Amino acid sequence: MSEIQYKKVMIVMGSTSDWPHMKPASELLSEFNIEHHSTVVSAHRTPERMYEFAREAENQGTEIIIAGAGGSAHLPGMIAAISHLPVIGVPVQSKFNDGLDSLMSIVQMPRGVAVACQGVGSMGAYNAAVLSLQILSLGDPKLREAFSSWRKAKRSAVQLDLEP
Ligand code: RP5
Repeated sequence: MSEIQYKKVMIVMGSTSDWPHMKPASELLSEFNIEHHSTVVSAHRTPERMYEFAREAENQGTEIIIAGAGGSAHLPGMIAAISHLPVIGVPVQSKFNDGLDSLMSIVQMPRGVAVACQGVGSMGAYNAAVLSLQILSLGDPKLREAFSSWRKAKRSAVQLDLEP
């Protein structure tokens, strides 16, 4: 089993085929210089790796887990069942139903085991990073300031007036 490089934010996904959908999360975290690492951890194909990851992440200094999966999409929920860290789930587009199946799977967690489920695909992955920044900002005033300026810039960039 290859060693897992634990970072403050971990972006895990069920397959390399999920990476194009998950990459926007990594890009936004890089913009804010947040230590993070992306890796494949499959609930079905590498269950021991998933178990080890979920059990060890908190001990190794990870604070937030972003987990993307498609289809039956068990990964975020299984990690949340094992770890006490906040898990942000990203439903990845599947061939079968455009990701609606992934969304329904991730969002329907049983009472007492929570996953912060985002929208389907790259938009959801991007927002998973936004939520991570907000969570990390709670204990980091400098990051809070940077996040607040970023939001202000986004707000100013909204085009309000359209062609007549
Ligand atoms: C899930 O199955 C993965 O998260 C991926 O979205 C989906 C398909 O995986 P591949 O067959 O492309 O490896 O476990």
